[in-house]
Formats: sequence, structure tokens, C-alpha cells
Amino acid sequence: MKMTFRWYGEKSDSVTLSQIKQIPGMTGIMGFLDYKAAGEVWNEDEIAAYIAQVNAAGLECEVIESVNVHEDIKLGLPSRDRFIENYRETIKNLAKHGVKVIVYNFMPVFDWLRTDLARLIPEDGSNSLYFDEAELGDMSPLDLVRSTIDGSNGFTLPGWEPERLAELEKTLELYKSVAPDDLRANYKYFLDGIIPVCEEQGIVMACHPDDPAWPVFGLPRIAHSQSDFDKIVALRDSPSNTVCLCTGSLGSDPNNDVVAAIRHFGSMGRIGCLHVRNIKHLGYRKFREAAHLSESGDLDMYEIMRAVFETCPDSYIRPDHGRMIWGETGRPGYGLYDRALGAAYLNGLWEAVVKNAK
Ligand SMILES: [Mn+2]
Repeated sequence: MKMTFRWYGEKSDSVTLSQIKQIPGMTGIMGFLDYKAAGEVWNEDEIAAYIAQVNAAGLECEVIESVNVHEDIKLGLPSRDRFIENYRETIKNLAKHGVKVIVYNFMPVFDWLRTDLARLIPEDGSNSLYFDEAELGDMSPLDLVRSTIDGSNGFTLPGWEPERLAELEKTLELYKSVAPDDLRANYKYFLDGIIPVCEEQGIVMACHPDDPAWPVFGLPRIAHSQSDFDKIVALRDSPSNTVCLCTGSLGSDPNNDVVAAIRHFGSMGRIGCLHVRNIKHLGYRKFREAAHLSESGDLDMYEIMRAVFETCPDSYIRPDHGRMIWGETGRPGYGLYDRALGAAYLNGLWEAVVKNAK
């Protein structure tokens, strides 16, 4: 297991590399060029500069999260071939600089969705990301996007870049004629275009689940259950076509057995990396993000780490979204303190799992 930490880059993250380096057991970051629009080529010189900066802090950068997929690819528009060619170029450039895993998602229009980015947790006075489908009921997609941007403390949220939002209404219209099977067909076309390059370059693609784990605003969503991911890994049968197993995203639906999903895809060799966090269910399609500790939420974190150890022990892992605690402000979900506590806790579970196995 390699413990890592998501980092958005010097200009876009309130957390510094030297702070990350001081978290016990931290080996590297999951890195991102925050200024790149979906569909653009990541050039070698900018990749080299970013990774050199990370390495200078004593950290590795073997996972990139995310290289976003252009909407035209998901929609299956004729212009997709140009964007797939750019994606291939980016894969080759990242591979040259030691990157092993690329996280991405295939969610139409929206990346993750929440109805409150700083919901007070009454028990301890901290706050965390929160979702309640009932609150979404009266909101249009544009309302939600506006309130998300308003609540993001001046940081651009991944998947919510203002440039993309101008075209939001047009894009929502185009998706009206895209059924889940159409989206899957477009997904296969994308994988057929990039996976041969990944195999040749030693890169693993890791698809992040839909978050929350159900359809929103009537858009097709095809990546929120074990059976969905069975279809995805079958779209292109390759060790380079894998899952980014996000316990909090899959776990937002209490019907998903997260531990079973790790064992299933882990033993198939189809987990490219994991995001490990806990979640607290509050009702039908209503949840908040919890501290990583098992007893703070509804997931059994010990069983999660044991499933990783027994089926995919060499995986890259990172603590996922944290609460905001101790008065910290920053990008919602991505402060330093609670994620550092999460990493320390997961490392402790890992040590117990490893020693118990001996
Ligand atoms: Mn995640």
C-alpha cells in the first residue's frame, strides 16, 4: 500500500507539499494540473516542472487525478476523435515522467454533487460536505452550480470550472437523447482509443464512481454499483482498464457493499487506486461525510483495509474528503487537518491488518 494525498498545485491548494510530507507514512501525492481544461494536451515541460516540485519536497507523483474527459467524448460527437488523440498524447507525456495511474470519470456534465459544502455536524461543531436529494428537488442544475461556486471559498471545484458552465444549458439539452447504453457505447469508443496506448506505456486508467451513487437531474449515469463496474471493466478487457475504488462515493448508496466490491475487483486485478473515507447515512438519498473513523460513520474501515490487504495490497490509497475542523478554511473537503487524521488512522489500521496476518 502506498499512502498518498491529493494536491491541487501551489496556486490552487491551501495545503503545502511540506505539510503533506510531515504526515506520517505519506509517500506521495495524487497530482493535478489545475489550469488544464478537459480535452487539452498536458505538455511534457509543464508535467516535468510539476513533478520536479513534488519530488523536491521528498514526495512521489505516480498518480494523476484527474485527466478530465471532454464532454464531446461522452456525448459521442464527431469532434471526439481530436480530443481522444489529445488524451493519448497526455498519457504518453505522463508516462515519460513516471506516472503509473490516471484517475478520471465518465460522469455527464457534473462531477460530484452536494447540496451543502459546509454542513454543521452538531455533535462536535465541525462541518462537512452534505447531500439531500429532497433539497435538490426544487433546484435547477444552474441553481445548484451557482450555490456550489458561492460555497467554494474562492477555489475552483473540480468539474465545476466556470468556463464549462457557460455551455451548461446547451450540454444538458444534448444529453436528453443519450440513454445509458449510448453513454456506455461512447465510453467503449473512448477506451478502445486510449487503452492500447496505456498498455504500451505502462499506464493504468482508474475510473472514479458517480458521486452520489445514483442518477441526478435525469442525466445518464453508468458507474455507481458493482454491476455497473463489471460492465465497465468488460468494455475493454485489459489490466489497464480499472476502477478507482472510492469508498465514500460507492458507499453513499447503502445498497452498495463496499467491502465486497473491493474484494471482487481487487482479486480481478482491476483496482487502480483507492479513495478511502467514511460516510454517514441520514435517510433516503441523504448523507454527510464523516470522519474516517469507523464509528463516526456507516462503513467498516477495518474491513475495508483488510479487503485491500488481502486482494490488492500494492494499491495507491489516499484519505478522501475531510471535515473542516479546528477552524481551518480552504477548499471544501480538502483541508489539511482532518485528512491528515484520516491518513494516520488508515495507516494504523493497515499496520494492524498486516500484523494480524502474520
Ligand atoms: Mn473519491
